[in-house]
Formats: sequence, C-alpha cells, structure tokens
Amino acid sequence: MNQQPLSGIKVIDFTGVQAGPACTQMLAWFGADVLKVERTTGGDVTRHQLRDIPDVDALYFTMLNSNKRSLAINTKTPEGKEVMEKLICDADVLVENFAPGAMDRMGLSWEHIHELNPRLIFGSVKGFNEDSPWADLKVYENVAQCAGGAASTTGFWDGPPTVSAAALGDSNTGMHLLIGILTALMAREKTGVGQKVSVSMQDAVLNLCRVKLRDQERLERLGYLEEYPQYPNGTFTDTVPRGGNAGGGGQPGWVLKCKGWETDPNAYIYFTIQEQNWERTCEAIERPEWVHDPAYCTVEARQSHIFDIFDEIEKWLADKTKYEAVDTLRKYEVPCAPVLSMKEIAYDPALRTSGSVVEVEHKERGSYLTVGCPVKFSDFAPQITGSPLLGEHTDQVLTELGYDADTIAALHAEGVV
Ligand code: CAO
Repeated sequence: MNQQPLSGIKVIDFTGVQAGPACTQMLAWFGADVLKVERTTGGDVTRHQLRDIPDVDALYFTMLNSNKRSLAINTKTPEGKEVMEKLICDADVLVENFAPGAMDRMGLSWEHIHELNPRLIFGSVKGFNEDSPWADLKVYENVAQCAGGAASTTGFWDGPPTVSAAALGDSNTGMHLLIGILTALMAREKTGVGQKVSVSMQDAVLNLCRVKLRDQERLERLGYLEEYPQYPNGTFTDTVPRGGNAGGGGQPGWVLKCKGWETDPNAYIYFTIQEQNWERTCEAIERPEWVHDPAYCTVEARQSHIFDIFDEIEKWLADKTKYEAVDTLRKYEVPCAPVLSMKEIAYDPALRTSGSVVEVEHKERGSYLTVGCPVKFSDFAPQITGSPLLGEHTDQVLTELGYDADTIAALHAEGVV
C-alpha cells in the first residue's frame, strides 16, 4: 500500500515527556503529519533527560518522537499564540498533556479551540479526571500506577506496594488516547464536528487492572481468592493482596528457576499449569505418576501444596537452560516462556525481522535501536524515521502558514521562535 492510512491528517503535537508523545508518535507512524510544538528554551524536557551522549538528544526523546516535525515557539507571546491559532485553524487533531490548567493559562481553552476550528479533535491527558479530588495534581508514571490500583496489587505480600517497569501510566494512557482520537475522527466523518477526548492516567491504569477489581468483588463475597498464594494456608484481609508471580486467571503459574539462576538473574521461565493439559504437563516434567495420584490430579487437590509442586518442577528444570526447558515444554503444549532480559530482546533476530525492534538513523547520534510498531497490518508497514532536532522545521512550517522571510527573521530576532 503506497497510501499511508492517516495521510492528510494534520496533528499538532503539543505534548511532552511520554504519555502524549507515545500517542502522537503512533499517529505519525500511521501516516499523519505530526508537528511537535516545543518551547524555544530546550524543547521537550526529555531531550535533556538521561543523556548518553553530551549535547545530543536523549534516547528518551528519540524513542518517543520519531516521524515528527518540530516547531520551536514561545506560545506565551502574542506572535507565538497567533502562530498556534493559525495551526489550529488548519489542523485535524491537537494533543496536549500539560499540567492541569496550563492550556487555559495560555489562552487555548477547549472552548476557544473549538470556536477557532469546530472540526478539530482535541486530545488531552491529565493525571486524574476533572471531577477527581486530585484533579489539580501533576502526575508522572509511578504516581498513576499507585492511584490506578496497579501498585497495591503488584509485588510480594511481605513487601511494599511495587510499581511495574511497564509504562502503565504513560505509554498506556497514550494508547488509550489514540483509540479515543481515532474514534473521534471516525465520528467526525458522520457529524463533521470535532470533540474533546480526555483520558486520565488513573483511568488508563485502572483499565488494565480490571481483573483486580474483579478480585475485590470476589473477595468481598467469598473471603478468599483461590488462585492467590495466600490460599489456602495464608490469611486474607478485606482488600486484594499482592500475589507475587501468581497467574491472574484460573491457571496456577509461577516464575521458576532454571540452570544457571545462581549467577544469571534472568535464568527463569514462567510455567503455567493448565488444567486441561495436566496429563501432558506431568509427562513433560517426567512425573507420570502424578496424573492419577489423588493428591495431584485435581485443581483442588493441588492447591494446598502448589508450591511443593513448583519446587518439584524446579528440580526437573535444574539441569536445563531456560531455552532448553521451553523447547521441551512446548512439545507438551505447556504455556510457558523464558524470562527475557532487555539485552536478549535488543538482539533478538525475530523481533528485528518483525519490525518490533528497529534500527533508526538520527542526524546527530547516528543509528540507534527503538521499539517499532507493535501493530501489524496486512497492507501497510510503518516506516520508522529519526526524531527531529529542536526547531528543525520552524521556518518550513512558518512558510507553509504564509509568513514571508522577513517576518520569519523578525520572529527569530524577537525570540518568539
Ligand atoms: N511556549 C511557552 N510556554 C510553554 C510552551 C511553549 N511552547 N510549552 C509549554 N509551556 C509552558 C506551559 O504553558 C506551562 O506554563 P504554566 O505553568 O505557566 O501554565 C509550563 O510550560 C510547564 O508546563 P508542563 O505541564 O509541561 O510542565 P511541568 O514541568 O510543570 O509538569 C507534568 C510536567 C508532566 C508533571 C505535567 O505536565 C502533567 O502533570 N501533565 C499531565 C499528566 C501527564 O501527561 N503526565 C505524564 C507525563 S509522562 O511521565
């Protein structure tokens, strides 16, 4: 397919850090013309955060802002605001994730934007919904994980609430916003009118924690949760506990040690005991006597000594690497996977072939690895390009808006761009 699905869609990317940029980057991958509007003083903060090469945009920025153009402009000046308003009049989508109230303080409220361009879709990320008692808070990733129910249910029961390495608050919220924006674009086909699409980071985290809310309701009804390590030998309170590495559904599972775990922190597999596959699981781990043993042959019988069973499986795993173990277990259809390190993922040839990890050129840093598009189409392959330098497209964009060379020079001289 030569035509990119979102070609012709103009997006003003008034975002920073991760939640907003993750959303607009994917719009750009799908073919939208995404213009990142940044402060003249340093641009998006992630350009400078955790730099690995002096004076070169940090990977934090390059990995969230590929396929975009950059306009550096002070939108708090009258001239800068005028440029913004011209862009708004001509755009299909505007996305922002500033601190609560920042857009209003800039004179760019939703009402004003909607008046300027009724067709425009306005995407907004905040930490909390407008009617939340915490609506005024500035929010980063881990704050959202704590407020959305992820932290209280992650980790081990004898440790504190724990945050996940996965960006449940940031990129996940950006993906929720992306769904909302694409839906609003579809709605606009019917109505001709744009709308405001808001996602709070708390909600986006909660949406991924829905099985934990399921567990809260079950706990209140039953007083126990049978798939948690606390059952049947431990105790429950009135709230969902942290379940360590237990499987979240009805199939018990755990992270198990493989050969080399003493020195390799990732020499583990995730092993699932699938009820309907018990017989073959016993064959796989060379314990055929368990198939009909009353102490093992039903879910209920196994529950009270599930960790003894996992200990026995670890004995079987002791002389097998995680890859050897999975190669055997897959023949018996045991749901399992090796625990992969980031190094293994970075150099995994299959992930390179599928375009899930890609090497991209950047004007100043040379080539770098980034996570490619996780959505695969039968008739379209996103081409990932490098991120823009700060203000790289400022003059180009101003020219497109009709500014002549003298006016552009004056805007530079006045520090507006
Ligand atoms: N020209 C002039 N001013 C600009 C500008 C531009 N091009 N771009 C941004 N600004 C201004 C904003 O208007 C704001 O000004 P005021 O404070 O006077 O209103 C100021 O820069 C700072 O905005 P900010 O929101 O980016 O920065 P912050 O450091 O205060 O907060 C964050 C950062 C992420 C905590 C906050 O934006 C936030 O809570 N956002 C909503 C939730 C969110 O998306 N968090 C996820 C971030 S990913 O981890």
